[in-house]
Amino acid sequence: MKTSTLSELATQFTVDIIIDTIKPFGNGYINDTYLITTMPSSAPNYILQRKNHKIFKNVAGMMDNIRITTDHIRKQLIAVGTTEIERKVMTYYSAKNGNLFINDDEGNFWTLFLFIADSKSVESIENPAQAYSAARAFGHFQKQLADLPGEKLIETIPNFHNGISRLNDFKIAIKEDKAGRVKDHQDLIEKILNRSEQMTSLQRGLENKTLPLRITHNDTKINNILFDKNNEPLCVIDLDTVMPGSALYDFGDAIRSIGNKAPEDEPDLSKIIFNTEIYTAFAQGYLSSARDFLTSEEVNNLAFSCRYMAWEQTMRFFTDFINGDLYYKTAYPGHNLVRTKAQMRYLEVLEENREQMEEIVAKG
Ligand code: ADP
Ligand code: GN1
Ligand code: MG
Repeated sequence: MKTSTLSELATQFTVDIIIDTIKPFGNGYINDTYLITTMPSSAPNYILQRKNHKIFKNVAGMMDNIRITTDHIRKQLIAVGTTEIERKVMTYYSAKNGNLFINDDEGNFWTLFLFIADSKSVESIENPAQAYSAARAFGHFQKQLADLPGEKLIETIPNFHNGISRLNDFKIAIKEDKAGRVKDHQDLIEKILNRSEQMTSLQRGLENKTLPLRITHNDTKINNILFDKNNEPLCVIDLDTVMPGSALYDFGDAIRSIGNKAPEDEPDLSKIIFNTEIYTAFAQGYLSSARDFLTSEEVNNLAFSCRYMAWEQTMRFFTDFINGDLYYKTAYPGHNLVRTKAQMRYLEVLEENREQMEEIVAKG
């Protein structure tokens, strides 16, 4: 995208900036993110982001969610006298019409928010202390939103972590076989289907209310948290999927992202190894901030939630591969299949470590 077009978009928000550079930024799979540096060099920097409106079909509703949640957190931070609030909660800017987004001529949706200064995000966890801090931050984030009534928020992606609905989408994709990719993968299909009864228990638990519905982040990949230079967590970011959900989604998805010693798209399956130290630190950090609000049913299912999220993600990558790579950004042909196989292997590794994972949570 041309820099002049991007600059023109940035000027439509109610913040005065003198743009120096605009460059693609970050490694997200969904949105298009650009870092805007400004002049003078002491002025704040910004992020201009094109929201993926094919995935988020109600961007206006999503931005209302973001406004409600960030306002709520900001008020709490002010109430307890927090310093440097703008580094601890996301600051989005309004467009001149008051919305937190603008549309370009092609109907794309753009947002502008503050780049959090002196922060870093990591693509893979660096050490157990960082896992402990990240877990505390994700637990704290859930706690900050605990007194926000769930009915104020829409589901930005309906049934996002609903295993029954994801399974249904997967079966439809196999049946339709739109891209002619189903053949040769029967083994993988069976591995997913064989686990469906056990894995859909999380959704049944939410439906019969043995598990509570809360407001959760729903995308707790490690690169969705910013740290300061001392590895202290600053701010939870990527709020597009903040909506009603289960606390188990956030715990399970974080371990999906950091409990694996290999990257999410590791082609060599022998490198997919469970990182016990990181899991232990994350579980301890999470329980230290969430134990006082989690129910015993939730605590008893924390280890299971890691297997659930790996199963769901295997199915999501595989569904996208079968559908012809329509959802996730891919870097090469077959990327989603590589991700699927790696995620399936990770699920098996988690199953091999089941007892140990349960004991670690029980010890707290
Ligand atoms: P996606 O939904 O595509 O994952 P994100 O909102 O997570 O997009 O942004 C992509 C990356 O940009 C993040 O992983 C992080 O590295 C960086 N980033 C996002 N928001 C900020 C922010 N407010 N300050 C600094 N860096 C940010
Ligand atoms: C996407 O947006 P990003 O890259 O943080 C996806 C997550 C997946 C993840 C897999 C809105 O996260 O649900 O778990 O990729 N986000 C959405 O890496 O689908
Ligand atoms: Mg992200």
